[in-house]
Amino acid sequence: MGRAKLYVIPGSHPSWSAKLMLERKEIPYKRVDLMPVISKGLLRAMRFPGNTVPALKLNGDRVQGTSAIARELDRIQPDPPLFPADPDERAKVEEAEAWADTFQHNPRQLSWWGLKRNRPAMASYAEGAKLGIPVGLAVKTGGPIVAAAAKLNDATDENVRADLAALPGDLARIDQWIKDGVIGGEEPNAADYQIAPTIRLAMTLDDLRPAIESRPAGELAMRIIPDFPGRLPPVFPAEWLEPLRV
Ligand SMILES: N[C@@H](CCC(=O)N[C@@H](CS)C(=O)NCC(=O)O)C(=O)O
Repeated sequence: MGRAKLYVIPGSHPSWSAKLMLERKEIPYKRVDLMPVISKGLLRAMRFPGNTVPALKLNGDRVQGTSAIARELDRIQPDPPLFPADPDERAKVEEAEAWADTFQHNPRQLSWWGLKRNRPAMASYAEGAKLGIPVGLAVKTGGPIVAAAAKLNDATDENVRADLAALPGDLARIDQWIKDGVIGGEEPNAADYQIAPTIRLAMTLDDLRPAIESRPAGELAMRIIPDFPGRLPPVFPAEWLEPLRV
């Protein structure tokens, strides 16, 4: 069987989850960078069941989505495990992982909303990406892509305000899981790999970073992914950030 092929979008946090898990398993793979939005049609054309990244070709199979990828990697190569062997501990990790799979969407909406208003910042998220065209050109011509991505992801003012208002509670939940030892152990598990990239993406937003970096959630994310591409200068109205001020 050929080498594993992982389809990603530069700066996509779940794509990072898949990359980290493959690397943890020491499974060699080739990374293929796709442009957002255009990725959807390409993945369908490649006969993946859905239209999101991460999407993985592995031993002739197509595995899509972070949680399916985590389970498939554990199945084909049990060591090192991504889930605890103890059923009760596993259930807790799975609960955190499933919650984070949904929570993923909030920083996604926040970043598309912000990038729509600061398109040049996109280049920083595409650092090191091979998109088939120069990153500068992709950014210059990327207006319709950013607008479509913001729309597809429902990055409306209303949703973004709600995401920001919910963030302190979301971070408190993650901090609690770290305190309880569900995540943040010496050996990262599937929930660590699901949560850390999402927090890292949130930390690329200058508006959010101060509220995250000194918390256990921020420290964990930095430990798991010291270098995550991207930086979005302040973009949200001060009033929307009020819930983050403690
Ligand atoms: N919860 C899924 C969601 C994956 C997802 O929504 N990925 C986004 C990128 S972060 C995507 O492919 N969006 C399509 C696009 O931007 O065009 C997972 O963890 O795999």
